[in-house]
Amino acid sequence: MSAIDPDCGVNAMVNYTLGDGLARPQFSVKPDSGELCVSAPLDHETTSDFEFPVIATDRGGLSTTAMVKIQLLDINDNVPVFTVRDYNVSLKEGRISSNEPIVAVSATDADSGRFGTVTYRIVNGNDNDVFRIDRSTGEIFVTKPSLIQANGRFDLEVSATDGGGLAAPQGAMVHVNVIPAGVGSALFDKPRYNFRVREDVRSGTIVGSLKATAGGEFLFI
Ligand SMILES: [Ca+2]
Ligand SMILES: [Ca+2]
Ligand SMILES: [Ca+2]
Repeated sequence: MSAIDPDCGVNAMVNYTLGDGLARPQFSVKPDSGELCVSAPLDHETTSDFEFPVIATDRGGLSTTAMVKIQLLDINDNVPVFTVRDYNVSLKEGRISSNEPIVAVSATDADSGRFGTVTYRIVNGNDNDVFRIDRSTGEIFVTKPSLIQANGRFDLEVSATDGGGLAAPQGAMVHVNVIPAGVGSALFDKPRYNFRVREDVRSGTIVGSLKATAGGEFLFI
């Protein structure tokens, strides 16, 4: 940055200072050259844009102000992390659909764009391809209901990888138990419920209801 002073001699010496507007001192300006420098660690995930004035003052006390805007470019410095690492699923023999997901795993990644986009894979425990996972939603489906036996148990390990190739250091485990038909055990009618609620509702407002069945009876929770 350079403020051109048409005067010659001592009055032409210019001094640069930062104006107000920078909440934290991540940047500094060299008083004599006007070079802007990084003076503290930057983090796109905390603040991605900075805007602040720089003031150039000459020896005669005259000053001008320029606004500086700095945009931080995102790099892939966060790995995906599973919000829950262990999932327990009960399947009832004879009531397994291949269209409805039995569970949805979820990992988050603080980066933006493809660096924060998570892809899921079953990396262990899926012998005979009994299950499949939706790579982008994390929903797990039974592809071969006929291969699910009563009293069976499956332990699936799921990995999460972002669009830059960074993997979650620890995968998620999905424990699937198969219950014989006729044995009572509470089963939710959906693996995931999505509700929307206005931020200004009063406490006590019903957001939605969940439903689980046990031995043919309906339980409302
Ligand atoms: Ca960061
Ligand atoms: Ca980042
Ligand atoms: Ca990432």
